[in-house]
Amino acid sequence: MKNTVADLAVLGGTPTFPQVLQVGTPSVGERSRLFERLNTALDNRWLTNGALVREFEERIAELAGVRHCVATCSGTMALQLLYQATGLTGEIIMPAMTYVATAHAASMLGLTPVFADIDPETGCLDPQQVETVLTPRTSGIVGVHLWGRPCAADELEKVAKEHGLTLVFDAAHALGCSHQGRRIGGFGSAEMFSFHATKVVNCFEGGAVATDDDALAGELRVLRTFGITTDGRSLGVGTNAKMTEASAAMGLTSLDAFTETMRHNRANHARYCSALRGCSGLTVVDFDEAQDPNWQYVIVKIDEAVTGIHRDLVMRILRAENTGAQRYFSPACHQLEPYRSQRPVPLPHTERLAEQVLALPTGPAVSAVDIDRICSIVRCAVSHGPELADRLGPSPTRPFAIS
Ligand code: T4K
Repeated sequence: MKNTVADLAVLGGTPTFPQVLQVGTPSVGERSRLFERLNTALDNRWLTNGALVREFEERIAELAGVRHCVATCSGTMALQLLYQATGLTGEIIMPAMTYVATAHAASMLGLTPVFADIDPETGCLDPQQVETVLTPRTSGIVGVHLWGRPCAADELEKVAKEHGLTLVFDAAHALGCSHQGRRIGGFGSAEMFSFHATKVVNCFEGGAVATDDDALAGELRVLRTFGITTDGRSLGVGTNAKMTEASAAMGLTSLDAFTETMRHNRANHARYCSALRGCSGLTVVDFDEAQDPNWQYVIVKIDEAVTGIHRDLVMRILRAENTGAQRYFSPACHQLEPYRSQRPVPLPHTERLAEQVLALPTGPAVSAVDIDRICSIVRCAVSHGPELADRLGPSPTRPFAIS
């Protein structure tokens, strides 16, 4: 445990963890079950887009409460197919407080992402701000359920309806969550999930679109397979965005463990909240139980004006202790190329939040003891903020090598 600044590894102390404790440690589930499923795929001599993918799609559709799930090789490809299949053109409005994939998937199709500011309370797209950036070229809105916290989906539905716009959602973080009693997956025309290794359910890499729209689901399936239908007709330009059977095997196994993963993450979240309670200038982002949070992220906000220490310096201190804190999401999308040069736009609420957020390790591999250790580092850093800022000064964050 870190009690004084002299204990900190950044000042010569022994690192808390011998190996890096990551934010996104994957939820693998029961390994023997994974290998059984992989063996089934090998025995069947069917390696991609087969029975395991169909089973995975059925289980995700059931979880999301929708008729269709179309699985893809990544969340980014799911977004790209979704933007294409819904016929978006010109400008689409989205928050900048998201992973850059939300915007890049649009840019890859020649669409223009237009960033609108967030509600500072939730971190999600503010429907009133959407109204301020509408133009005759606007064709759609993308809501993002940031960190698994549902955005104002029903209000966005009203704005979209009033202006005749397509509404879709980036639900990369929100598998299993709900909003006002409705499952995430069923809002707008469709919603996209990510099953990247770091997500609460993972397929190694993978994604999906959930929808109740039969025609849209059909279109997505064709686009996913080169634009060619199952009976061999070519309907236009498509791509290869299919999910492999190995990915589906991982997804199903990780899905088997989903309830237990959430239970563990919920306990982790509660432990962080209690261990960091009363830490002046630091807030642990909380979730509304009524919205069925999946607890996959532990996010703290560090207010430098109160603590005297910037979030980046806290991250540097944590990383010196082999604690893999991540800035989800900083810089915000509008602060990244090419967007900052192409369409500079001030988004004060987004910029303030992006300056403060830090994701801390959670997941099945992170124990209560780990959390107590991490919190002792954070407490030590924050309570000696001005002294540490003075001694260490601003310096670039050390990136981890991928091991
Ligand atoms: N929309 C939103 C809102 C998203 O957050 C994302 C993805 C997308 C769309 C696009 O979905 P995908 O196309 O990715 O399915 C990560 C992920 O790569 C990315 O999937 C994720 N969001 C984003 C929030 O985070 P990075 O740059 O943080 O680094 P990465 O993936 O190397 O790893 C993050 C941490 O997890 C590291 O500290 C190491 C650890 N890790 C990573 C891997 C891959 C592990 O412990 N094991 C692993 O296998 O992007």
